[in-house]
Amino acid sequence: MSDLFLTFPRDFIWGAATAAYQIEGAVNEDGRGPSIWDTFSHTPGKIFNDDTGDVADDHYHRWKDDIALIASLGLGAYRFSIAWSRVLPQGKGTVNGRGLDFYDRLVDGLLANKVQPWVTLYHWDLPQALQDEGGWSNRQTADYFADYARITVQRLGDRVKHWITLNEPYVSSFLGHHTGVHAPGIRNIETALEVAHHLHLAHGLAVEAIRSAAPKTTQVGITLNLHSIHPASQSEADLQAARRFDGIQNRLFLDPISKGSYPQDLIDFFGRRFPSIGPDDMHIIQAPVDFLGVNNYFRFVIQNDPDDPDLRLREIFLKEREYTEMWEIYPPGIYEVLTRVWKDYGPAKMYITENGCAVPDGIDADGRVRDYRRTRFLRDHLFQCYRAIGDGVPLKGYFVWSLMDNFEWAYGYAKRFGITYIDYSSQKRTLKDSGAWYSRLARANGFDLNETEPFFPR
Ligand code: IFM
Repeated sequence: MSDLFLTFPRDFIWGAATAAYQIEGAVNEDGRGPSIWDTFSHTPGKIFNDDTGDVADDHYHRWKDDIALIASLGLGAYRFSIAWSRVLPQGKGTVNGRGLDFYDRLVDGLLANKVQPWVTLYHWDLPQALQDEGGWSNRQTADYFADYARITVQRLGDRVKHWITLNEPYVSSFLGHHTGVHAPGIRNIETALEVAHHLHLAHGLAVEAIRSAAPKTTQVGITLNLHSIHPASQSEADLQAARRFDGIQNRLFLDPISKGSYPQDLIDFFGRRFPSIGPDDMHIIQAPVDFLGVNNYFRFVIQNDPDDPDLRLREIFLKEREYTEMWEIYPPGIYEVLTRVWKDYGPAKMYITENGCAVPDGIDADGRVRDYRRTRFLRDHLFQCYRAIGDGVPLKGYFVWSLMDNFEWAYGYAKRFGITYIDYSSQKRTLKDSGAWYSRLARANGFDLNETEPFFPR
């Protein structure tokens, strides 16, 4: 073994992540109700190529193969999400037993293969019936979410030891209700802020619901997408713009759950546009969690922009940098996020619940997918995670996004994040070179910095 072999702490968890609407398909089966993503993806012009999640990776039918794939990689954990509208087709009221049965089988199958299920309760697919009552702008949706959490945990909580309430509430609130590029496609910053508050309430209520329904040792957390944010220049205006954006992207979500308050600079900036907060709200929202999940992909470079009506800023793209199909590659960003969150908020445990990239790839004539850039991306980000652990950050695990190519929301199937290639016409799964590398890393609990490109011929 080379002296540059980086070994991660004993018990470090290596996993892969997915989400229901992105992989399951089978949208009309076994009593599932429609979600806002069915409505949105079926609205012409909303998704690249008008793709939908109707079939996706057909995981609903191929789950046994997918579990076998995860087990074959030597991963200790699999993070997936539950479709609320499979459990409660109307979002509330009558429980659909067949929906829960599916996840029951999945959980048992994972455990039989020594893979720990990590369950996200909400990965953006609100039941359409609740959207029809106002969706997340309706405060009652938070109560319905807690009911759904309780019902689901009552069924699976004897076996699932890790629950994540929400995935990336920033995205649900701002991409869904400010920029409108995600379901339900609303464009109003005040609505987005109100939705963020209701999502926080939903989280807090669900934490209590999960704890009341689950064994004492159950671990409950939330996953936030957090970013390193850099000013475009050292001008006062850019520095302030970057601080504002850090408020919206990071602190608007970290502060309430960890400190029980909203950032004062944002309250001041938005004035009357900031939502009204009920007397007990912050207490509910601050329900103690066992861990913080961090999704991290890229950094933002932010410039002041007086012409932006809502936030007075814009993102800029530095020419000299390397980009994936979607974002800049900036590995130190994950280190900056981990160390900053630890310093400012002191979570007991952190997990990278998503990290990965979309780069063009495809199957070569010999059947291999030589996605070297993805392997390099993962290696460089894991090196930064290793550095953070060395500094004392309580990082306990890492989940690659994603186990397999899937429906990438507004981009449809055009972007591939998987360590497994999906041929959407045959649904054949092919492990990419990055997947083989990740599997070796998981089994060895570390990797060799001496390994050079092109990565590791099989
Ligand atoms: O595919 C998404 C996932 O659903 C949430 N986090 C970011 C990923 C890549 O965009």
